[in-house]
Amino acid sequence: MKLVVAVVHNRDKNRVVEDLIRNGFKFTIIGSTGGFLKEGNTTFLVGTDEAEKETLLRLIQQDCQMREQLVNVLPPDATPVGPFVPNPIKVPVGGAIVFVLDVEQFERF
Ligand code: 2BA
Repeated sequence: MKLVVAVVHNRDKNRVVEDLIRNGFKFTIIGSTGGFLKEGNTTFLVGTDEAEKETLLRLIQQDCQMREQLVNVLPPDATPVGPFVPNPIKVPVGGAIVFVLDVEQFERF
């Protein structure tokens, strides 16, 4: 058995939920926050048989788009004096960040 942990943009969440249900996957959704952008995203925990893993990854891939977001940063050597002068840069976000873990034991009590 595998545990697939997928960090998904909130705007892609509903598509992933619908596709996982339609394809018979069991999963948990956790509201999460990106450490860099500090914006809400959604983390899926999906326990699945090895045989279904590729189907799951394909669904997540097809449902999650890559986006660019603007983020305001100070240059690393800048001292923030006076009003903050934003220096927006574009960062790519997603499609999805996916970790696949081996499950040592699974129980449902
Ligand atoms: P965030 O941490 O908010 O990162 C959003 C996007 O900002 C990232 O997109 C990446 O393009 C950029 N980014 C992140 N850290 C950066 C840094 N130190 N310097 C420059 N740019 C940086 P993604 O890579 O697609 O990640 C989307 C979200 O997935 C992340 O949101 C985070 O919540 C999660 N994530 C990504 N990599 C992860 C990892 N190795 N472990 C755990 N969570 C991860």
